[in-house]
Amino acid sequence: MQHVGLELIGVPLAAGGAGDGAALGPAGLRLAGIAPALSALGHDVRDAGDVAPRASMIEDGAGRNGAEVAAWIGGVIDAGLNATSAGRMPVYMGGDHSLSAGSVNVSALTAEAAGRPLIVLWLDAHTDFNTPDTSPSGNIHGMPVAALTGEDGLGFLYRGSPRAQLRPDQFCLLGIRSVDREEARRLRAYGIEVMDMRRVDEHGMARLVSQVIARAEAENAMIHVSLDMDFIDPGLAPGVSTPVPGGANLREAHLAMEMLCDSGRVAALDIVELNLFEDERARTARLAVDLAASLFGRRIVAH
Ligand code: B3U
Ligand code: MN
Ligand code: MN
Repeated sequence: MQHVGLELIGVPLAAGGAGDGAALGPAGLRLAGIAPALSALGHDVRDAGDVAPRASMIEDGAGRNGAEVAAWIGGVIDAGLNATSAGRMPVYMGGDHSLSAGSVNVSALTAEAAGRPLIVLWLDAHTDFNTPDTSPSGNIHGMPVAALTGEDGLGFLYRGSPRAQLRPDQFCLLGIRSVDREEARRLRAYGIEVMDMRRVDEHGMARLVSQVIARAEAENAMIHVSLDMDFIDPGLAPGVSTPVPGGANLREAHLAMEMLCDSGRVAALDIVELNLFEDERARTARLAVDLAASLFGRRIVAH
């Protein structure tokens, strides 16, 4: 792949999820060697350190810890725009998945400024399309897709920030195997594309990822890759807060990354929901680094 300037952005945010373990995600990725792994592929890697939450003036947030999550998302947007305006590609190291309400917004703003459409490939066990009204848990990490597609009840997350318009048809949710009842109804109503694990079983990962890339090619779109580590089967990636059996296996996950790399269309990467409290001998942290390496050009053999 072409060598690019990569900017590592740590987001030690756990307020959007259930426990505290996701706050250690950036430290885990750094200790597992994400910077040297990506530098070894020839990229110019800069670690921007950890995001600081913006001093928040929001008092009327919704969901659990709404005001705190909004302050973090403000910080994510500032750090992301800082990277992309300098021509660098952000790699967001979470933290829980609520951070993607900010990171994907940055990619959409950046694509918009370049006159390019954006496609968001959401690799996850969950669809993250709850709202404060439908959520069974109140956790905002189950709501970022709703926030990004303009759900009214989540607009407070963007107060004080520029905001891009994202349509539901710009999203593709892949690896899905846990959807709440109200979420399923809303997904159908909005026409969001859900490639669930049954479709992976029936058609294979290669065909599904090819479809996403073919669409990006037809539209000359960039692709934001949002990798929730619970996309992968918990037998391989136990270090997550909300494991769901029946996820992507090792080769499926790497193949998706390798194909996306070859497309030359990746705009940014989120690595989220790594929870070191739940991990076993750093397996999940190391796997996350290996998947990032596949996305940025590592190959089994050079060809
Ligand atoms: N759908 C549930 C569970 C969940 C969503 N995302 C994660 N868990 N990580 C919820 O709380 O919205
Ligand atoms: Mn998620
Ligand atoms: Mn998930």
